[in-house]
Amino acid sequence: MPGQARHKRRPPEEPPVPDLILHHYDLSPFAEKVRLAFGLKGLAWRSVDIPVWPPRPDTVPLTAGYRRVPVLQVGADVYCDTLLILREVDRRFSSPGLFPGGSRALAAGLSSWWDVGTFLPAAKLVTSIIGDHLPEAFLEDRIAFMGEDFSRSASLKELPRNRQRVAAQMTALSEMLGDGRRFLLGDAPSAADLTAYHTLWFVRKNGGAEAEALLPFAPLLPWMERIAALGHGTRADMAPAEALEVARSAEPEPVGAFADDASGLEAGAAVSILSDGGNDPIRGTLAHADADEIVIRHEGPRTGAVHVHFPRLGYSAVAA
Ligand SMILES: N[C@@H](CCC(=O)N[C@@H](CS)C(=O)NCC(=O)O)C(=O)O
Repeated sequence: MPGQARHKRRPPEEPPVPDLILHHYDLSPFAEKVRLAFGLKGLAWRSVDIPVWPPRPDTVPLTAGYRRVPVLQVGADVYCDTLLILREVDRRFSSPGLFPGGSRALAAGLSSWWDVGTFLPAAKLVTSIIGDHLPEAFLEDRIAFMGEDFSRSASLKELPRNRQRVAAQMTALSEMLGDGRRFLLGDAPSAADLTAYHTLWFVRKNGGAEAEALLPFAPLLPWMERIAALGHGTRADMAPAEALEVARSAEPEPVGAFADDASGLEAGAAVSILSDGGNDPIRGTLAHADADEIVIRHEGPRTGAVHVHFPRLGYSAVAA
């Protein structure tokens, strides 16, 4: 109509999809588990490279004291532990699924068995080969944090035992793949594969031919190659300061109400998170807890308020 302002009708705007930001270092086997999940799903993600040992001044503000690697950040939400990170990635990007045939709990069980059974023995098997080349600062840090001596001489003393431990796990894995299936749960790759693969990836990458000669790799190699072929999706670097700014300019996503939590605690309580796998001093305010996760609120000048999420399996909330 003449004289009347004409309004263009715009299509309703889609909210922008927030970046998946992985805080990690290339050498980390647990991070490899997550990078491969990005590959399996063909996702684009941002990579924040963190030092292999502290100080980590640009990561600490995000994690409320959790120190393990990797962590996943989405806006002002931070997800700790690969058990929860894989679930969260699958919740946000469901296809192709990481947990085919309702295998989420099965993958969690396999993860506990595999990670606990192989991570330390596999790491020490590798350091019995390359331990002389590790920086003194790294060795000191890991003794203080894990009570473990990764020097070559100390690792060599434990080699006979660690070789048996990793070999036993690998034999079990070969048996699971023994009927010629392509992946652990059938034709499609899943979280179960990624969790059983990452420590073996670490051993081959760092221990090379010497490590391969110590362990029954041969029957597993075709399966390992299929997993490596998933790739890492599309990775683009992000500066640590930019990731902190992303958190500062976002609000944590809403959480549901909760009641009758197994912890006996209420929302708003000051809590510590105890991890079955370490003694990090993790503190915050309880924001939410359900069957799958515990969420604490943490605030700091460089991030504003963030929600830090932990899986329920392996983590407990207690009054601080
Ligand atoms: N249960 C954790 C374990 C993660 C873990 O132990 N990561 C290693 C690196 S691969 C770590 O944090 N090492 C000590 C460090 O980097 O400070 C998970 O599944 O994410």
